[in-house]
Amino acid sequence: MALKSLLLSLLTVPALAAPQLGGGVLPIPLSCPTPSNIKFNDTKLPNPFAFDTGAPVRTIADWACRREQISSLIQGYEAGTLPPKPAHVSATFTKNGTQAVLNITAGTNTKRISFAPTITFPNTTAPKGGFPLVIAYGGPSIPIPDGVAVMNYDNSGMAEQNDQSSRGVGLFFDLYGQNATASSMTAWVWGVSRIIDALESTRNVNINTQKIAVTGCSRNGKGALMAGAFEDRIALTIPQESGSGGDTCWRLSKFEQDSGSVVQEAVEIVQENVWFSTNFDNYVHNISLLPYDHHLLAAMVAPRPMISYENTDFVWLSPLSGFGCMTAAHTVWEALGVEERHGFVQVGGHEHCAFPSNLTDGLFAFFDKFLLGKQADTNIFTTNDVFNGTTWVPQDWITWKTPKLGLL
Ligand code: MCU
Repeated sequence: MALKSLLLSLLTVPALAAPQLGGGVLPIPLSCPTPSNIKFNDTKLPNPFAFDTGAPVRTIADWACRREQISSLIQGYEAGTLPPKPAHVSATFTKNGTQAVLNITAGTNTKRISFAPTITFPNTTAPKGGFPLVIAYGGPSIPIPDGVAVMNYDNSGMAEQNDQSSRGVGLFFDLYGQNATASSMTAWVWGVSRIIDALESTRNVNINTQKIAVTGCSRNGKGALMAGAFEDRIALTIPQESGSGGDTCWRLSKFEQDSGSVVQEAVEIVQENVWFSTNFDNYVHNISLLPYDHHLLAAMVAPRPMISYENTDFVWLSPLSGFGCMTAAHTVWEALGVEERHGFVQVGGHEHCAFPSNLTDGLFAFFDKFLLGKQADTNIFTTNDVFNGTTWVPQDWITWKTPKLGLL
């Protein structure tokens, strides 16, 4: 590279880029150490606004670095390593009426895998820039407004999730090897990233890659949250009834369990499936050693928009933990001056993964504002407080004061 272009590329490192909403990244400071393991021990929720060293997070640039630290810690303790974009990603796109297939091939020069998510397009003329898209893990179980394309992502084909025997099974592991540390959920994130690579680089697809949402329910809701957290080209994250390992916190679920509710705890979930790396087994009996909890996984989505849904009819989903954990995460959107971009809704009275019709207006407000370019009120943060005899006492868990990091 010529010296001049080298200097120019150094001058345009992300540190100088303006933060954007969707399709953009926060400016990461040049010096930002990101160990994947640190000395830590706290029964309360870890402070989003303290670096690994304990130093305070004061600015938006500080948050960008803190987010990188959280990403590294979550990969180190529970998610395994998320590989970067491989050398080869290509796709072909075929469309018949409203139905299309994006056939993606990804890998190295010697080893490649292929997968083919389907897209259902609206039967209308595309807006300038293409249609917004929802990537639905295993197909959608929320209503989708008119004008939004829907992709059916077979995440279980990318990485199986039947039981313990699914460890290392699926397309991702065909490429990276059975001993890759990535959990199934991490493998799914990798797949989402390759889908977006393919959408960005394939002609005539007519999807607006600045307007991509991700959703999934239950185990796939845990996965949808992971995708929103780790892939910052996702513009809107909608986990539905993700429960333990999703929008709940390990520490709060333990508290619920210790208080007499039968919820899914870390110790149980690692026995059930391969949603976490094998390294997480070493911490499930000592979760106070985790220098993060899932409020920080959710906070990785900030400042991008997210709304999560929970169902109090199923104690297993850890209702207090969901509300408490998202209340703690919310402080990060507040600190960034964009609290209306983070919603939470927790009700009962419906089957698992059935979406109550009286919640559609609120969900569509998020679609309208963040995918369809319309005005809408997205200040939605509610619970029915059905916590089975346990009580959410914020000051028992949230020890930090929420700073003002500056307005985005
Ligand atoms: C809420 O997600 C999971 C839960 O973690 C599991 O314990 C249970 O077996 O399955 C739920 C699910 O994915 O239901 C479809």
